[in-house]
Amino acid sequence: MSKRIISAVLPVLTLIGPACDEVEDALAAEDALAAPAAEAADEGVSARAGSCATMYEHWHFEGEAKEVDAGAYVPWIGNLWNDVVSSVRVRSGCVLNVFEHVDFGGAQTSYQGSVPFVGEWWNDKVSAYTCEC
Ligand SMILES: [Ca+2]
Repeated sequence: MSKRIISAVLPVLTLIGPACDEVEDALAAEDALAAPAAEAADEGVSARAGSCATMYEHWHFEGEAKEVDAGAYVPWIGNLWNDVVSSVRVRSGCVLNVFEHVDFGGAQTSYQGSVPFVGEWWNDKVSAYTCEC
């Protein structure tokens, strides 16, 4: 049985129970492949396609949340969010670059993974950002 066929029939076989050792091996391989995705979901990052990061008003991911799309290139975060961001969650494999001033001016830093507090210096300073995966 080819891998392609196993993939096609796995959902059905999963419902009716393991039919043979070959299928069980294939299921184990699928579980191994699925592990990284499950880990990312545990970090609370939105799994929707195109998501890059989430920025939060307060530390520890509290307060208002702002979703950031992959490929975002935002020279002005807007009046509502200017100098507000205190924590960020960045999807696995993505990088969020933040800037102190409008038009990517001033200081710059980058975040990956879960950052419950951006630090004393960066707290309430972000005015522009980009995000890439
Ligand atoms: Ca600022």
